[in-house]
Amino acid sequence: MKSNNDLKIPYILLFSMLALLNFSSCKDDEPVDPNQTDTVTYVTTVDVDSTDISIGLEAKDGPIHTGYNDLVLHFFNTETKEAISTREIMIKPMMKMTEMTHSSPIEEHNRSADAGSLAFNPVFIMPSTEMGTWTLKIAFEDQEGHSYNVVIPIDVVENSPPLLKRTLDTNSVPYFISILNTDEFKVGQNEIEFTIHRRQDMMNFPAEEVMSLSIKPWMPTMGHGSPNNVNPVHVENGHYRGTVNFTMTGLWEIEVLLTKEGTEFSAPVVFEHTL
Ligand SMILES: [Cu+2]
Repeated sequence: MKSNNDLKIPYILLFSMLALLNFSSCKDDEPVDPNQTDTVTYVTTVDVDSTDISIGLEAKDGPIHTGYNDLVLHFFNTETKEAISTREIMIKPMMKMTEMTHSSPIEEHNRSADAGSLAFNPVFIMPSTEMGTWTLKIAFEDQEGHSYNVVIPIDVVENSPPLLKRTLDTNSVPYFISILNTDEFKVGQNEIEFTIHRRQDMMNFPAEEVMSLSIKPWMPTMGHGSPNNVNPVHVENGHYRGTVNFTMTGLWEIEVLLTKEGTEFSAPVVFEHTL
Protein backbone atom coordinates (compact mmCIF):
# COMPACT_ATOMS: atom_id res chain seq x y z
CA MET A 1 0.00 0.00 0.00
CA LYS A 2 2.80 2.36 1.00
CA SER A 3 4.64 2.09 -2.30
CA ASN A 4 1.43 2.52 -4.25
CA ASN A 5 0.71 5.81 -2.51
CA ASP A 6 4.26 6.95 -3.10
CA LEU A 7 3.76 6.46 -6.81
CA LYS A 8 0.41 8.16 -6.86
CA ILE A 9 1.71 11.50 -5.59
CA PRO A 10 3.78 12.37 -8.68
CA TYR A 11 0.83 11.45 -10.89
CA ILE A 12 -1.48 13.73 -8.94
CA LEU A 13 1.10 16.54 -9.24
CA LEU A 14 1.48 15.87 -12.95
CA PHE A 15 -2.25 15.94 -13.58
CA SER A 16 -2.63 19.13 -11.57
CA MET A 17 0.09 20.72 -13.66
CA LEU A 18 -1.55 19.52 -16.86
CA ALA A 19 -4.86 20.97 -15.74
CA LEU A 20 -3.25 24.34 -14.95
CA LEU A 21 -1.50 24.41 -18.31
CA ASN A 22 -4.73 23.64 -20.09
CA PHE A 23 -6.69 26.38 -18.38
CA SER A 24 -4.04 29.02 -18.82
CA SER A 25 -3.61 28.47 -22.53
CA CYS A 26 -7.11 27.56 -23.57
CA LYS A 27 -7.21 29.40 -26.91
CA ASP A 28 -8.21 26.34 -28.88
CA ASP A 29 -9.52 22.95 -27.90
CA GLU A 30 -6.13 21.25 -28.24
CA PRO A 31 -4.76 20.56 -24.76
CA VAL A 32 -1.14 21.55 -24.22
CA ASP A 33 0.85 18.44 -23.50
CA PRO A 34 4.27 18.90 -21.92
CA ASN A 35 5.05 15.28 -22.85
CA GLN A 36 4.79 16.07 -26.54
CA THR A 37 7.68 16.94 -28.84
CA ASP A 38 7.42 17.54 -32.58
CA THR A 39 6.05 14.20 -33.65
CA VAL A 40 5.98 11.89 -30.66
CA THR A 41 3.56 11.86 -27.75
CA TYR A 42 5.08 10.34 -24.64
CA VAL A 43 3.19 8.32 -22.06
CA THR A 44 5.68 9.67 -19.55
CA THR A 45 9.07 11.36 -19.43
CA VAL A 46 11.78 11.23 -16.78
CA ASP A 47 14.89 13.38 -16.32
CA VAL A 48 18.01 11.39 -15.53
CA ASP A 49 19.40 12.71 -12.21
CA SER A 50 22.31 15.19 -12.47
CA THR A 51 22.51 14.98 -16.27
CA ASP A 52 20.95 16.84 -19.19
CA ILE A 53 19.43 13.59 -20.43
CA SER A 54 15.70 12.91 -20.47
CA ILE A 55 13.92 9.73 -21.47
CA GLY A 56 10.48 9.69 -23.09
CA LEU A 57 8.38 6.55 -23.29
CA GLU A 58 6.17 6.15 -26.36
CA ALA A 59 3.37 3.57 -26.66
CA LYS A 60 2.62 2.80 -30.31
CA ASP A 61 -0.50 0.70 -29.85
CA GLY A 62 -2.70 2.63 -27.44
CA PRO A 63 -2.47 2.69 -23.65
CA ILE A 64 0.09 0.31 -22.13
CA HIS A 65 -1.91 -2.86 -21.55
CA THR A 66 -1.68 -6.46 -20.40
CA GLY A 67 -0.30 -8.57 -23.23
CA TYR A 68 2.07 -7.65 -26.05
CA ASN A 69 3.06 -3.96 -26.35
CA ASP A 70 4.92 -1.87 -28.95
CA LEU A 71 6.92 0.64 -26.91
CA VAL A 72 9.77 3.00 -27.80
CA LEU A 73 12.31 4.69 -25.53
CA HIS A 74 13.53 8.12 -26.68
CA PHE A 75 16.74 9.58 -25.21
CA PHE A 76 17.03 13.35 -25.66
CA ASN A 77 18.60 16.51 -24.27
CA THR A 78 16.36 17.93 -21.55
CA GLU A 79 16.72 21.52 -22.82
CA THR A 80 17.20 21.27 -26.59
CA LYS A 81 15.14 18.06 -27.06
CA GLU A 82 17.83 16.84 -29.47
CA ALA A 83 18.19 13.07 -29.68
CA ILE A 84 21.05 11.53 -27.68
CA SER A 85 22.61 8.26 -28.77
CA THR A 86 23.07 5.70 -26.00
CA ARG A 87 24.29 2.12 -25.73
CA GLU A 88 24.42 -0.94 -23.45
CA ILE A 89 20.71 -0.46 -22.88
CA MET A 90 18.98 -2.96 -20.60
CA ILE A 91 15.25 -2.85 -19.91
CA LYS A 92 13.54 -4.86 -17.17
CA PRO A 93 9.82 -4.58 -16.45
CA MET A 94 9.25 -4.94 -12.71
CA MET A 95 6.07 -5.31 -10.69
CA LYS A 96 6.19 -4.59 -6.98
CA MET A 97 3.42 -6.38 -5.15
CA THR A 98 2.58 -6.48 -1.46
CA GLU A 99 4.28 -9.79 -0.88
CA MET A 100 6.80 -10.03 -3.70
CA THR A 101 8.40 -8.58 -6.79
CA HIS A 102 8.31 -10.10 -10.25
CA SER A 103 9.16 -9.25 -13.83
CA SER A 104 7.36 -10.06 -17.10
CA PRO A 105 8.37 -11.33 -20.54
CA ILE A 106 10.27 -8.88 -22.74
CA GLU A 107 11.56 -9.63 -26.21
CA GLU A 108 15.24 -9.35 -27.14
CA HIS A 109 15.94 -5.79 -28.26
CA ASN A 110 18.87 -3.77 -29.59
CA ARG A 111 21.36 -2.71 -26.95
CA SER A 112 22.12 0.64 -28.55
CA ALA A 113 20.01 3.61 -29.62
CA ASP A 114 22.26 5.31 -32.19
CA ALA A 115 19.59 7.77 -33.27
CA GLY A 116 18.29 8.19 -29.71
CA SER A 117 15.36 5.77 -29.91
CA LEU A 118 14.91 2.09 -29.17
CA ALA A 119 11.84 -0.05 -29.88
CA PHE A 120 11.05 -2.87 -27.47
CA ASN A 121 8.22 -5.31 -26.79
CA PRO A 122 7.28 -6.24 -23.23
CA VAL A 123 4.39 -8.61 -22.45
CA PHE A 124 2.75 -7.37 -19.26
CA ILE A 125 1.22 -10.27 -17.36
CA MET A 126 -1.02 -8.33 -14.99
CA PRO A 127 -2.59 -4.86 -14.85
CA SER A 128 -1.52 -2.21 -12.33
CA THR A 129 -3.77 -2.41 -9.28
CA GLU A 130 -3.90 -1.38 -5.64
CA MET A 131 -1.95 -4.57 -5.00
CA GLY A 132 0.85 -4.07 -7.48
CA THR A 133 2.61 -1.32 -9.43
CA TRP A 134 4.79 -1.55 -12.55
CA THR A 135 8.05 0.16 -13.37
CA LEU A 136 10.55 -0.14 -16.19
CA LYS A 137 14.11 -0.43 -14.88
CA ILE A 138 16.41 1.07 -17.50
CA ALA A 139 20.21 0.88 -17.51
CA PHE A 140 22.25 2.58 -20.24
CA GLU A 141 25.58 4.23 -21.08
CA ASP A 142 26.16 7.59 -22.73
CA GLN A 143 28.79 8.14 -25.44
CA GLU A 144 31.49 8.78 -22.81
CA GLY A 145 30.78 5.40 -21.23
CA HIS A 146 29.10 6.72 -18.09
CA SER A 147 26.41 4.35 -16.95
CA TYR A 148 23.03 5.29 -15.55
CA ASN A 149 20.08 3.57 -13.94
CA VAL A 150 16.59 4.96 -14.22
CA VAL A 151 13.24 3.74 -12.98
CA ILE A 152 10.16 4.76 -14.98
CA PRO A 153 6.78 4.26 -13.25
CA ILE A 154 4.14 3.05 -15.69
CA ASP A 155 0.46 2.24 -15.55
CA VAL A 156 -0.68 -1.01 -17.19
CA VAL A 157 -4.40 -1.36 -17.96
CA GLU A 158 -6.37 -4.49 -18.70
CA ASN A 159 -7.63 -4.35 -22.27
CA SER A 160 -11.30 -5.17 -22.79
CA PRO A 161 -11.48 -7.92 -23.92
CA PRO A 162 -8.18 -9.18 -22.45
CA LEU A 163 -5.33 -9.68 -24.94
CA LEU A 164 -3.38 -11.98 -22.61
CA LYS A 165 -4.33 -15.31 -21.08
CA ARG A 166 -2.57 -17.33 -18.42
CA THR A 167 -2.75 -21.10 -18.39
CA LEU A 168 -0.94 -24.00 -16.74
CA ASP A 169 0.79 -27.02 -18.27
CA THR A 170 0.30 -30.46 -16.74
CA ASN A 171 3.08 -29.69 -14.20
CA SER A 172 1.30 -26.47 -13.16
CA VAL A 173 3.93 -24.22 -14.80
CA PRO A 174 2.29 -20.94 -15.89
CA TYR A 175 2.29 -19.97 -19.59
CA PHE A 176 1.27 -16.57 -20.95
CA ILE A 177 -0.42 -16.37 -24.35
CA SER A 178 -0.88 -12.99 -26.05
CA ILE A 179 -2.96 -12.30 -29.12
CA LEU A 180 -1.54 -9.62 -31.46
CA ASN A 181 -2.96 -7.13 -33.96
CA THR A 182 -6.65 -7.73 -33.18
CA ASP A 183 -7.34 -4.16 -34.36
CA GLU A 184 -6.76 -5.38 -37.90
CA PHE A 185 -9.35 -8.20 -37.77
CA LYS A 186 -12.11 -7.99 -40.39
CA VAL A 187 -14.78 -10.29 -41.79
CA GLY A 188 -13.10 -13.01 -43.85
CA GLN A 189 -9.64 -14.57 -43.70
CA ASN A 190 -7.21 -12.93 -41.25
CA GLU A 191 -3.66 -13.55 -40.23
CA ILE A 192 -3.74 -14.45 -36.53
CA GLU A 193 -0.64 -14.17 -34.36
CA PHE A 194 0.16 -15.18 -30.79
CA THR A 195 3.20 -15.04 -28.53
CA ILE A 196 3.82 -17.66 -25.85
CA HIS A 197 6.08 -17.23 -22.81
CA ARG A 198 6.70 -19.58 -19.90
CA ARG A 199 7.34 -18.50 -16.33
CA GLN A 200 10.73 -20.02 -15.52
CA ASP A 201 10.95 -18.07 -12.26
CA MET A 202 9.74 -14.68 -11.04
CA MET A 203 12.40 -12.83 -13.08
CA ASN A 204 12.65 -14.93 -16.26
CA PHE A 205 9.95 -15.63 -18.82
CA PRO A 206 11.53 -17.27 -21.89
CA ALA A 207 9.73 -17.47 -25.23
CA GLU A 208 8.30 -20.94 -25.93
CA GLU A 209 9.22 -22.11 -29.41
CA VAL A 210 8.13 -25.76 -29.43
CA MET A 211 4.37 -25.51 -28.93
CA SER A 212 1.64 -26.82 -31.19
CA LEU A 213 -1.48 -24.68 -31.38
CA SER A 214 -4.94 -25.64 -32.48
CA ILE A 215 -7.44 -22.82 -32.96
CA LYS A 216 -11.22 -22.95 -33.14
CA PRO A 217 -13.26 -19.79 -33.78
CA TRP A 218 -16.79 -19.98 -32.45
CA MET A 219 -19.85 -17.69 -32.40
CA PRO A 220 -21.38 -18.38 -28.98
CA THR A 221 -24.60 -16.47 -29.69
CA MET A 222 -25.27 -18.39 -32.91
CA GLY A 223 -23.70 -21.76 -32.15
CA HIS A 224 -21.43 -22.12 -35.16
CA GLY A 225 -17.78 -22.01 -36.08
CA SER A 226 -16.10 -21.43 -39.42
CA PRO A 227 -14.23 -23.46 -42.06
CA ASN A 228 -10.75 -22.93 -43.53
CA ASN A 229 -8.80 -21.95 -40.43
CA VAL A 230 -5.07 -22.66 -40.39
CA ASN A 231 -3.46 -23.57 -37.07
CA PRO A 232 -0.68 -21.15 -36.08
CA VAL A 233 2.89 -22.46 -36.33
CA HIS A 234 6.06 -21.12 -34.77
CA VAL A 235 7.73 -18.34 -36.77
CA GLU A 236 10.46 -17.07 -34.44
CA ASN A 237 11.05 -15.89 -30.90
CA GLY A 238 7.86 -17.44 -29.49
CA HIS A 239 5.62 -15.94 -32.20
CA TYR A 240 3.04 -18.24 -33.81
CA ARG A 241 1.17 -17.31 -36.98
CA GLY A 242 -1.83 -18.85 -38.72
CA THR A 243 -5.13 -17.93 -40.37
CA VAL A 244 -8.52 -17.37 -38.78
CA ASN A 245 -11.74 -17.11 -40.76
CA PHE A 246 -14.46 -14.85 -39.35
CA THR A 247 -17.44 -15.51 -41.61
CA MET A 248 -19.66 -12.71 -40.24
CA THR A 249 -19.83 -9.73 -37.88
CA GLY A 250 -20.59 -10.22 -34.18
CA LEU A 251 -18.93 -11.76 -31.15
CA TRP A 252 -16.34 -14.45 -31.85
CA GLU A 253 -14.56 -16.66 -29.36
CA ILE A 254 -11.15 -17.92 -30.41
CA GLU A 255 -10.35 -21.12 -28.57
CA VAL A 256 -6.65 -22.01 -28.50
CA LEU A 257 -5.58 -25.48 -27.41
CA LEU A 258 -1.88 -25.83 -26.57
CA THR A 259 0.20 -28.96 -26.88
CA LYS A 260 3.83 -29.22 -25.81
CA GLU A 261 5.97 -32.16 -26.84
CA GLY A 262 2.92 -34.33 -27.38
CA THR A 263 1.17 -33.45 -24.12
CA GLU A 264 -2.04 -31.48 -24.38
CA PHE A 265 -2.76 -28.77 -21.82
CA SER A 266 -5.83 -29.64 -19.78
CA ALA A 267 -7.97 -26.71 -20.97
CA PRO A 268 -7.90 -24.37 -23.96
CA VAL A 269 -7.58 -20.60 -23.51
CA VAL A 270 -10.32 -18.49 -25.04
CA PHE A 271 -9.92 -15.00 -26.50
CA GLU A 272 -12.87 -12.85 -27.51
CA HIS A 273 -13.21 -10.44 -30.39
CA THR A 274 -16.22 -8.54 -31.64
CA LEU A 275 -16.36 -7.59 -35.31
CU1 LIG B 1 2.06 -8.83 -10.27
